[in-house]
Amino acid sequence: MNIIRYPERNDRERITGRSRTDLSELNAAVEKILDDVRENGDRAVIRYEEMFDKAALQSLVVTEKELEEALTEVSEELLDALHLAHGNIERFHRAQAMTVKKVETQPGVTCWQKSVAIEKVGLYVPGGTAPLFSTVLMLATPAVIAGCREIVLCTPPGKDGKVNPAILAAAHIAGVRKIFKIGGVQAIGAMAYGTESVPKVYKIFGPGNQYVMAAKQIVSLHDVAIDMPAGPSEVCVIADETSNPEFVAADMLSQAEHGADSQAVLITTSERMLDDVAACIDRQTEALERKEFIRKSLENSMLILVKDYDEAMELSNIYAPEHLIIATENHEELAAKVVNAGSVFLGKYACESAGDYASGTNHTLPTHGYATAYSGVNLDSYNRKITFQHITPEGIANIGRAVEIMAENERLDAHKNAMTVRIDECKNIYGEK
Ligand code: HSO
Ligand code: ZN
Repeated sequence: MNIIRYPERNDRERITGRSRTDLSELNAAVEKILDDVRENGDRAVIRYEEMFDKAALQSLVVTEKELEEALTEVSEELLDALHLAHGNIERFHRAQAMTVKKVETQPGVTCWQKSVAIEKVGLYVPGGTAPLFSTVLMLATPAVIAGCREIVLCTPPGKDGKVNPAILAAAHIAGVRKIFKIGGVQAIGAMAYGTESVPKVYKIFGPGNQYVMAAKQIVSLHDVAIDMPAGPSEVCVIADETSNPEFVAADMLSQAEHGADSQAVLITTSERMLDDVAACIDRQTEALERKEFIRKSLENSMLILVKDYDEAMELSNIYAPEHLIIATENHEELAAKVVNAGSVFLGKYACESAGDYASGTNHTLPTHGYATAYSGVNLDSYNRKITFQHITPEGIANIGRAVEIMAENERLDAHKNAMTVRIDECKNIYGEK
């Protein structure tokens, strides 16, 4: 792990910068698969399932029977945990609903916004080394609350052609009924273009490997919206001498186990904390199953010693982490200084795992510094804000002339005329203004 003591001011961007990889070759391979799916639909998807997931499928659809079977294969205790998590995610996301507020910007001119659900959304849930069924709850729960009419979920099958039962149980609890056994680039293509069995959607959500991410970027150029660009997962922990090094190390390792390219960063004002956390990380790693990933991701990770809290917050804001844990006693004060982060965890008990699974916040968050400009998935991710306006003759009297003058100055006389004909009619009602 890299240890950096008192970084220079002008070195901050370099330290916190993410690596860039040349994706041109990968993009070309991804585009080929996407083109094939667009042209050949289910036939191509089934072929790629055989090639990449080693699954020989007759049908891509998860049947009602398979769904019921899966529910019996999941332990009671996991079902209970899923229900608890779903309840909290539902409560938190339901509270994000906007109420319609009509604004009379001038007498007779009324404007308002209404949230209208995206009609068709596609959710992608990867399989891979550890199928993250919690992502099903995070993506599907707000989609259901928003009222999306069609919610499609794609997730890769195993070699036996079956989908992980916990993924199906989570989908069932969240209320998703259209589930397809499709993974990778072919899943993104199927949802972007539609096939004989998979409906075309308007927006695709969810994480994935580099290929899935590239596919999302490519289809978003012409065909469909996506939730956000994404890169490897990351956490930044801010700690001082009041923090618990065991907790801090555990949090960093929980991030590191996601994959070899994950990043965990500690920013601390305490030299002792730096040493203690390093020792705890070494010791705790030994007991963890995913040591191999962890060792690799710790190579990209950092322990940074800074002179004070202000510097800690400045550095964190430059880094713009996906997850930010402020594990200091004065966390409230520091929280007020956060301007760039995906999701913030305050105090020594708020671990990232709580938000990953069950506290209620969403775990689909902007990585790779995109927290400077993107929000994590939330209820609004599944809505459009459509604006409405209504104008009375009094409103025409109030804004009509301004519109005419602006149109005239933009040299758009058809625009001006659309107002002029109304002003002329309204003159009889309101006189000139
Ligand atoms: N930390 C991951 C989400 C996750 N963790 C799912 C465990 N399961 C990305 O925010
Ligand atoms: Zn996680």
